[in-house]
Amino acid sequence: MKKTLQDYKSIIEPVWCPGCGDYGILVSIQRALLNLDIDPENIVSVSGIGCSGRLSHFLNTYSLHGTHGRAVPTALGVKAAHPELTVFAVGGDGDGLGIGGGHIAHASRKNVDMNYLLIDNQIYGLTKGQTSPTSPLGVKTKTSPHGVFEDTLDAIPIFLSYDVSFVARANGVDPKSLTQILMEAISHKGMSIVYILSPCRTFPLLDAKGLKAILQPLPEDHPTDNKMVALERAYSDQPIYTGIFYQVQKPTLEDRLQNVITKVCDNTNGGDKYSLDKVLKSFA
Ligand SMILES: Cc1ncc(C[n+]2csc(CCOP(=O)(O)OP(=O)(O)O)c2C)c(N)n1
Ligand code: SF4
Ligand SMILES: [Mg+2]
Repeated sequence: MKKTLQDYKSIIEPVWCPGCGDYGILVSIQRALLNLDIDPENIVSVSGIGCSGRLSHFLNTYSLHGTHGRAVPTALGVKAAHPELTVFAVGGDGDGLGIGGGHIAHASRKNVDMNYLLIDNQIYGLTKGQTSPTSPLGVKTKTSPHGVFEDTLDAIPIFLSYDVSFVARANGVDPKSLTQILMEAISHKGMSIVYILSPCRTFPLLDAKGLKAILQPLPEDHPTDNKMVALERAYSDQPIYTGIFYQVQKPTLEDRLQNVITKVCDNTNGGDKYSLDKVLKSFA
């Protein structure tokens, strides 16, 4: 039977504030999955803690709303155990660039074939408006009444320097282009990060109009396999580009693990080259 958007909606109604950017992102994910005709029972979404972390409840997939900053390693474990599944990690700027920031580099080194949706509203939304790693310098928040005094993390250059094999920035209030980018990310074989700018209505550092004014799609002839061009455009703040900055093919975690398994099972050296017995004896 032909699927509809309804097949990707869970029975739990979203509880975000009216006007929150996360609503549009949820629908864009559901539409991308529908367009790619992926069966809901073959999808796992793992989320961190935050308003954005609630997203996994509202998708009709297997879901785990885990711990703050740990969506990426948990999703990695799911994918390692079940490579046949489509696996998402979802979380906010605090979750992914603050407490969980260290995980991205290591998931990228393994090139685990998962999709990480990092939803940046430049604030800790759920806990009521504290400074996040992407809050702009000088803005006043609950934890910076005299203005943020720390520099802001620039996410796209960080992901490029980690050599994440698919790096994109998207406007969360432009569902059409976000859906398109998500479809590309899901289809990519390897780790994809879609960094989504999304307004928080209650602690408004970003708004839909402001995003429209500062964001511009990458030029049509942008070479997605050229990291230096990607870096140069990632650092541009006038305009701030959206689209796929970088995409390369390299062995995934599944390929790498299969490689190890093949070596372990290789009997050509008398069957003991990689035997457990030999490994244990090496520690004797
Ligand atoms: C280990 C731990 N530290 C702190 C918290 C409190 N906490 C919950 S959500 C959050 C920040 C969420 O901000 P972000 O990731 O940007 O998500 P948003 O709510 O903005 O979508 C914090 C600090 C927690 N739940 N667990
Ligand atoms: S606090 Fe902000 S991010 Fe959280 S649900 Fe409300 S509008 Fe959305
Ligand atoms: Mg946030």
